Amino acid sequence: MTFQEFMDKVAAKNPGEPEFLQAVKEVVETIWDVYINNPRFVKANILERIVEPERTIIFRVPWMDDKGEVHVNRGYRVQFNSAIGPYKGGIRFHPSVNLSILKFLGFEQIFKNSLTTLPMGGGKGGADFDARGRSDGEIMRFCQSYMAELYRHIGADTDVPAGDIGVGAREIGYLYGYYRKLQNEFTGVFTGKGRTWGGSLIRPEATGFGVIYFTQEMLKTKGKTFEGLRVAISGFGNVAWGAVQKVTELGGKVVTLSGPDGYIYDEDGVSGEKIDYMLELRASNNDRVIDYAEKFPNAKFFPGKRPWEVPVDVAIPCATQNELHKEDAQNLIKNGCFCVCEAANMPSTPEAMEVFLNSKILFAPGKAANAGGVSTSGLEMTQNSMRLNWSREEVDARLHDIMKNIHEACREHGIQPDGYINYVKGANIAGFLKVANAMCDQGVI
Ligand code: NDP
Ligand code: 2IT
Repeated sequence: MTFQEFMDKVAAKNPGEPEFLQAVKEVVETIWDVYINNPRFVKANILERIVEPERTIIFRVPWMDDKGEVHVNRGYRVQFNSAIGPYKGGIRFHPSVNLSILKFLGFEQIFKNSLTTLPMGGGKGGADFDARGRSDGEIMRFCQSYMAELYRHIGADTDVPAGDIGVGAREIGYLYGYYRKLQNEFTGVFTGKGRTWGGSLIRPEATGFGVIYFTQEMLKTKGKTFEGLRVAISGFGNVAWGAVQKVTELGGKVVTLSGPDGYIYDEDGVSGEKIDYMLELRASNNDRVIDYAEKFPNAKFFPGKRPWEVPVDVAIPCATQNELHKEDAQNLIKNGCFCVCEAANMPSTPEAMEVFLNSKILFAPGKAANAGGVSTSGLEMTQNSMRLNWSREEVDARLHDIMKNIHEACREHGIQPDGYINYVKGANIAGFLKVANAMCDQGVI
């Protein structure tokens, strides 16, 4: 079978799933040579098996709003691959959620989790719920209804969800609380839990910190550090918050944040009380990035635009998939950007990624660079199993180590004859090999 024949077959089997096909194409394209030259993988038909989720659960989520009106959302959990550990991955609540988006995220999670070196399989879940303008009571009732079905499919050794877009500390509290009531047990079935009920220190910051540790390693290959660099960040959620903190701590200056309605440019840099304000903004149920410019008048708001038109040294997309297009990539490079590190999952379109790789700037894919979040989730699971808590320093040191190891794995598998590190190829090959070998070892299941 050729690569094209394989992709045609996957496309025919998964109609109407553009994000999933985009993620599959990116992975399979880069591992194709490794795959076809390995008779063991080919004989076990690993590729066709790995693109098929082990199990997909889709369910009705009915709930009542504060006025007594009944609403219905669609809930999902895609249990993609458990060859190297229990399914592990976040839950996303956003009106755009559909099966294609959750399958792309679950598929990416297989390779990301494999790269962490921890024993975690891949999964993802969510619902097409829009929390905007909803009260805390409405959000709690929605979470409880979602968990009323999900609880029977998850477990500390089966499937361990966590947060993602629209699911933060508050939602995890409501979800975990209801799970505990229904199952009548207190286990580490969720990560990102509160500090007093099983959560790990550093987990809230971990994705953003990890991305910046990874970027530090990339910069090191060019003999550079963050000191004095200008950084563009998109989004203003959990991941952006962690990344802004670490960039600032390392002497860089973050000059943008963004939301779906535009971006803010802050020449003075997002630092100090402005970072705390990001949390405050996020905690309200009506957060808009324009509020930042109203609170800090030196910052300017650019409605309907993306931050990639601002001249910066480093760009870190932290919002959502396909938020950085070909023209954005060209703009960044034209303005002197030499490093793009993906914090969101699949934020660059394939065309943008091609621009970055062809111009040979430093470019790392989300599945490697943002793996610090799920890695620290893995560390939370370890602490829960041992029934003890590590200090902030201990968790941070382990996270830092993991990110260095992932960087090394990408370098080892992605280094080109001219010395350029193709992090996309490196991450995909390193992540794939471990899972494919585990699948071969365990027979046709
Ligand atoms: P949050 O919900 O905390 O934040 C998401 C942010 O992105 C919000 O500010 C949101 O604004 C904004 N946003 C949504 N759509 C767009 C858009 N089209 N353009 C610009 N901004 C937009 O989510 P997280 O920070 O947790 O997640 C961000 C990304 O990081 C996602 O891709 C997620 O999958 C990924 N990720 C998250 C991890 C985690 O541990 N949380 C781990 C690894 C990856 P608004 O609310 O107004 O829509
Ligand atoms: O995309 C991701 O890696 C996450 N949303 C975090 C998953 C996790 O289980 O911590």
